[in-house]
Amino acid sequence: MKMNDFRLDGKIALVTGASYGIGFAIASGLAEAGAKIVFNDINQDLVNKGIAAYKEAGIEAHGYVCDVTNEDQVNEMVATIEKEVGVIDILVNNAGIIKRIPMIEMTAAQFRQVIDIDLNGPFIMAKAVIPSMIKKGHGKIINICSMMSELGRETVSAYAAAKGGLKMLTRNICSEYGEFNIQCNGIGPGYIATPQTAPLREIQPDGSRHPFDQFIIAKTPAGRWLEAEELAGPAVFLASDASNAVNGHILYVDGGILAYIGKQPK
Ligand code: NAP
Ligand code: GCO
Repeated sequence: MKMNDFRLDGKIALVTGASYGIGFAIASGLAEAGAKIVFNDINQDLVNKGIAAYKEAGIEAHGYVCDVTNEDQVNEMVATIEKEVGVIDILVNNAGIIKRIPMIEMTAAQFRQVIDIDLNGPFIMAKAVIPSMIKKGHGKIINICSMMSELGRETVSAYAAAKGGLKMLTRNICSEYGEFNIQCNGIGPGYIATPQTAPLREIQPDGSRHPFDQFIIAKTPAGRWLEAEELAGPAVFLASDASNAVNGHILYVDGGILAYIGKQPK
C-alpha cells in the first residue's frame, strides 16, 4: 500500500448540506486531499454563504440549491453536475436535521420530516449517483450517521430511528453494489460543536454550563466536545483508495463514547 492511496486528485466529491458545519469541514478536508468539491444546500442564501466560505478557505467549490428529499430536484442536480463538473466519484450524505421533542408530544408529521431528510434523503441521493458510479467502475458513498445509530436517548426518537436506519442502508448499499467496486461506509460522529448542537451547550443564566454539556463531557473519555474538522481525516480515508477493502462499516469518531460506561461516582 502506498501513502498516495489517500490522495483524491482528479476525484469529484459531492457533499450534501455542506455550506457550514460538519459538511463544510468534511468537504474542506476532501479538497485538501485533492478532490474537486461540489455541494448543495436547501436555499440560495446558504449556498452563497457556502461558496464565500470555501473561497475564503482557498477552495473553488460548485454550489447548487437542492432539497435532498425531492427526487426530481436531486436527479436534475446530479445531471447538471455531470454536465458542468463531471461524474461524481464520492458522495457524502451529510444533510440532516434533528427535532428534540419527547416522543408522545411529537406529531407524526414531525417524525416523518426527520425520517424524510435523514433517511429518505440519503436513499434518494445514493440512488441518483450509483448508476454513473457503476458505469465508471468505482464509487464511494459515505453516510453521516450518529451516536444515535447505536444508542437511544430522551427526545430524539425520530432522529435515532433515522440514523439507525441509515446504518442499515449503508450495509445494504454495500451488500447490493459492492460487486461494482462501490464502497458505502458511514461515519458516526460523537458530539460535535456545531450550530445543530448549540442549544445543548448554551451557558445558563447563572453562568454555569448547560446540564447536557456537563453530561457529554462526563460521557466522553476525551472529556470534551469534538470539532467538525476532526471528521475530515476519517472522511478522506473512507473516500480514498486506502479504504477500498472497507465496505459496510460505520467508523465511529466519538472520542470514545461508545467504549465507555461513564464516569464512576467519586
Ligand atoms: P447542521 O449544522 O444543521 O447542517 C446541516 C445542513 O444540512 C444545513 O446546511 C441544513 O440547512 C442542510 N439541510 C437540512 N435539510 C436539508 C435538505 N432537505 N436538503 C438539503 N440540505 C438540507 O448540522 P451539522 O451539525 O453540521 O450535522 C451534519 C450531519 O451530521 C447531520 O446529518 C447530523 O445529523 C450529523 N451529526 C451531527 C452531530 C453533531 O454533534 N453536530 C453528531 C452526529 C451526527 P439548514 O441550515 O437550513 O437546516
Ligand atoms: C442528540 C443528538 C445529536 C447529536 C449527534 C450525536 O443527542 O441530541 O444525538 O444532537 O448531535 O447526532 O452523535
